[in-house]
Amino acid sequence: MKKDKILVIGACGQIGTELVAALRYQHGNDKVIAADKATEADMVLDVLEHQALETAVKENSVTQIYLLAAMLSANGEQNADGAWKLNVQSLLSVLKIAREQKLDKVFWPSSIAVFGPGAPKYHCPQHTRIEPNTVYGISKRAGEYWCNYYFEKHGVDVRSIRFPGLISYTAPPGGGTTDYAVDIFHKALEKQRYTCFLTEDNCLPMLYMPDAIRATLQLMATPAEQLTIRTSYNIAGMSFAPCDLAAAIKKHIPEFKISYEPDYRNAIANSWPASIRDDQARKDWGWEPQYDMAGMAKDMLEQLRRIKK
Ligand code: AKB
Repeated sequence: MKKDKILVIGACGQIGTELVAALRYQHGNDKVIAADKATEADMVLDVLEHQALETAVKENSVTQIYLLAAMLSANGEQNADGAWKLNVQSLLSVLKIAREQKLDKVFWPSSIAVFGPGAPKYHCPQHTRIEPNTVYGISKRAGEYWCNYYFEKHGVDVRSIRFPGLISYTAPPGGGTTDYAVDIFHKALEKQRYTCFLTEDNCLPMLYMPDAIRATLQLMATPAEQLTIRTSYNIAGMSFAPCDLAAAIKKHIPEFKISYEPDYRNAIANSWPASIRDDQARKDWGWEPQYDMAGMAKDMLEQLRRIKK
């Protein structure tokens, strides 16, 4: 039987840091290559260099790629060309290699940013008006169609999840609109104060990283014939506004105070749904989140206190 050899691209980022550890636990250390532009990665690789990527896949007999390199929503608005290039060109490159080298599977994360102001604000379903109005959202929506195209036309087994805002204690996020929900924990522990760049009532869908990693592994382990979505699956974890999260943190740090100075990121957040429906993911591959906001906040503070000791 052919053994899996997994290449994780963007391995030093927010998802990559934890996914590499989980994949190594599942498959063994020598079966997972952590690639990133960052020099601390096992393999230093610029995903935009197609030739280098192609050679790396061939020389290491890679059978699966997890492509996590991306420019997130807030940074994407400041650098439209760069975001489009990184988010779409990297995916096209990976899909082409997957087709030519007959890889077993590819994973690529999409985002709730594919939904624009025309989509339902609450309980946004899998299939609805999808008209993104951010550079990041447009690139993710285009990527979803490319995944579907390569699956239908070339039989590439590419799988995807539309991640909500991800919250984790291991690696800091970079350049996202939902990043406040990570930063707030660090500031709460360091200074007992946080100034939020969203308004107090700007509610967004979020997911705790252990759930995000579990979802990814679960989707990738599902037999192909059970999957009915080849663009990207909606998944939901929790939904909250900054004032809700502040109240949850205050239960553990009573002196914690929050103030609000909304900036351009508030408009990005306003264009996204406040909550998501994920019936199809539940039906096709048994998705179920384990963390709600209270459980996530408690665990985040415990873990960060342990790390910062
Ligand atoms: C962002 O805020 O840009 C990301 C996302 C919702 O995909 N976290």
